[in-house]
Amino acid sequence: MYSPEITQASNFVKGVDQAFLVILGISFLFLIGLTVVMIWFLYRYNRKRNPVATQIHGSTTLEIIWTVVPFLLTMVMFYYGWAGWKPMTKAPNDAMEITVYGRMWNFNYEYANGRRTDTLYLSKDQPVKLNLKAMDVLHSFYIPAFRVKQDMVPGEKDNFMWFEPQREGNYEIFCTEYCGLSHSYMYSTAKVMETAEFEKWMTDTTQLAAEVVAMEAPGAVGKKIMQNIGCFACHTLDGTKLVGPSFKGVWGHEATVITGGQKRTVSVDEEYIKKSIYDPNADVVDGYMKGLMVSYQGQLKDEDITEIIEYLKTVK
Ligand code: HEC
Ligand SMILES: [Cu+2]
Repeated sequence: MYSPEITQASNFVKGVDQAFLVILGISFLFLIGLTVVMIWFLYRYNRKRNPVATQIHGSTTLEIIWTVVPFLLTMVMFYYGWAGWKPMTKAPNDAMEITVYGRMWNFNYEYANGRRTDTLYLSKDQPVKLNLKAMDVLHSFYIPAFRVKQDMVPGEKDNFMWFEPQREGNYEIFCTEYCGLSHSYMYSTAKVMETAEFEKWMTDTTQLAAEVVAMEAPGAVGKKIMQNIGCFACHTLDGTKLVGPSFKGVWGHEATVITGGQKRTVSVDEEYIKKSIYDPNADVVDGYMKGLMVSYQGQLKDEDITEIIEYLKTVK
């Protein structure tokens, strides 16, 4: 059952739900109205009761009624749709900005202080503006509980959405634009926290340091980076081919690649891996498709690549 008090997770819930309910209500009126008229006609004008068909030629009154009434109804629907949508088009100036990267097949988030996550952490009652960046193909960013959804278009400037989360909790985020093989795995979570808790999370570097200490195993940092940014959507560790080659035993092995149409063999070293990440289509591994892996230039720094390489060395 519809209960606004438990679903009021953002400032847009009311407007969107209102438009939805108005349109649903009008649809139900028509469903019931048409069904009643149909049944009445079956009864009133069946062959026994009305053996000779009645012909009607023109009725100005009827014409006016069925022009004016639907016009008014569509204007009512338009009004509620417009009223619910208009406030979404302009973010308040004090909104916190977060960049959302969408690529095949995950979302990750970058905060103003450079912090990167695979969960969208938000502060309750703090308006937030999400700058949407599609790195490869069309995706669509959808948070049902907040009633917001926006296509992510590669290359589009000023591709954004905003909202104000109003309830603590964890909410699902989906990609709602079919974007290839693992589209159905392209989901994430929005975690809304009390302001104080969020501030603590945002500024807490000790937590990060603790994570790093916990990750003393060689390559653990690199693995974490790769999980956050979503390399494992396409690459496995156990030898299984996914969209891209498995990382199992990748370090030091001889890879057959196509470079500018020429087949050649290269050995997988630091330079090759770095190039694979920054310029994936320069050397395309034989048997795989060009253009699926998109450059991480600008998203991963040289230090990140070093950590990734440290990790890949350990994947035997
Ligand atoms: C959308 C799928 C996809 C994602 C995500 C992806 N890759 Fe790839 N990757 C591929 C494909 C396909 C190839 C093979 C074709 C090529 O070389 O471009 C490849 C090749 C590679 C190679 C060369 C492997 C070899 O055996 O020679 C490396 C190294 C690599 N990727 C690293 C990464 C890293 C690190 C990430 C995350 C930062 C990543 N990839 C994310 C699809 C992906
Ligand atoms: Cu997608």
